[in-house]
Amino acid sequence: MTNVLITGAAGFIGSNLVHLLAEVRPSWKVHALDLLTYAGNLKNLDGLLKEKKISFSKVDIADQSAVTELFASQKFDLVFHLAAESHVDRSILSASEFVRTNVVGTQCLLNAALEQHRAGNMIRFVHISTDEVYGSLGPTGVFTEETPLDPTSPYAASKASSDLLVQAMGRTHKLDTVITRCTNNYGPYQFPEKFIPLFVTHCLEGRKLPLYGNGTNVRSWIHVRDHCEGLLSAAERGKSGEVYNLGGTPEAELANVAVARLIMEELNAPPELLQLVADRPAHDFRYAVDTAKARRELSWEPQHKFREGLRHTIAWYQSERAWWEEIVSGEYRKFYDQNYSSRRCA
Ligand code: NAD
Ligand code: TDX
Repeated sequence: MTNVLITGAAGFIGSNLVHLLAEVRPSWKVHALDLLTYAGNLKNLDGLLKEKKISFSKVDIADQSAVTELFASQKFDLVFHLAAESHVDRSILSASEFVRTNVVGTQCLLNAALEQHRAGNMIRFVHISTDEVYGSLGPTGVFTEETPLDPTSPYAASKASSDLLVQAMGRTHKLDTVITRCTNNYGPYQFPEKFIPLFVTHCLEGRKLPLYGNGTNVRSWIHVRDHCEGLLSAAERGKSGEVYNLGGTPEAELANVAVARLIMEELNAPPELLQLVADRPAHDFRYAVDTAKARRELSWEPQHKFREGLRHTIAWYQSERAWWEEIVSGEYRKFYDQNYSSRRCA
């Protein structure tokens, strides 16, 4: 049996990974860890917790003694590390929490894993990172795993820092580490502050759709299920010390305005809902990754075509209205007003 720790398990990608493992690796013992910040929601794990198919602990990854205690009591052989502050706009408003969780928190987990490794207990540490660590592309080209790190936002800088700490622990102490760097995810359980769920929920409420700048920035979209399958492949087939880029199907590379129009078309939203607003400072123009290494070494391929994946995602937000209505009525309003009021969008 594999004893697995998933950090950030109550967040968007973490909860999707927990559901995937319950389905395809039912013999694995899964422990979900999360601090349940504004982005963490135990409802994302509802059925699995009630049926006691997984265990859960509320732990701050930046609390070294709590993390060490957990590792001492459980002896994990595999860690998927997803816990993070994850929203670029929040990192622009205030960066400290990003350093605390993404940098210090990652080091605390690495320290605990190293203690176990030194005691002779095998442990693999899969660190979930992002293509944003590479910086921004122009209209052509792709990031490979050899592209130098050149982060723009405080979020991306904190992720790049954590990648380097993971790499250092592998090189210095022979800790078994794998790093994955993925493009923009979409799918069920994504917090409504992110672009696709924000635009979908605003369409459903008849609210304005705040498109940053002129809407020509380009993102490569991957369905969260494809990302999670890539993470499982990286854990099972990835080579120690390696980095793997993960990304979606080729037609899923789109300008933001094109994605906005697809969402509006699916939901019959009137064109006047779309509103150009002040740009994000230092807004990365384009992200795209070369996934040849992951395809070759992990035998992994993204399966979801964007249009169909988007349709399913929209249907999920339509049927799970109570899930997101509860979120957008709470603490989120404060962030929303802070981020959007000066951009002139109600
Ligand atoms: P998310 O914000 O939905 O979830 C993050 C989770 O981490 C939340 O449940 C939150 O409660 C938890 N958390 C935050 N601080 C914590 C702390 N100090 N201790 C313990 N738990 C804490 O984020 P997501 O979109 O699911 O992203 C997960 C990971 O994947 C992140 O590391 C992110 O950088 C990476 N990633 C995300 C994307 C994307 O498009 N969303 C793309 C590539 C990589
Ligand atoms: O209101 C908005 N209007 C808008 O035009 C928001 C929230 C976003 N955008 C634009 C900015 C980006 O070009 O849409 C694009 C996507 O924005 P986000 O959803 O904020 O994602 P991004 O900044 O690209 O980062 C995401 O992908 C990489 C995740 O949030 C990160 O966690 C991940 O690492």
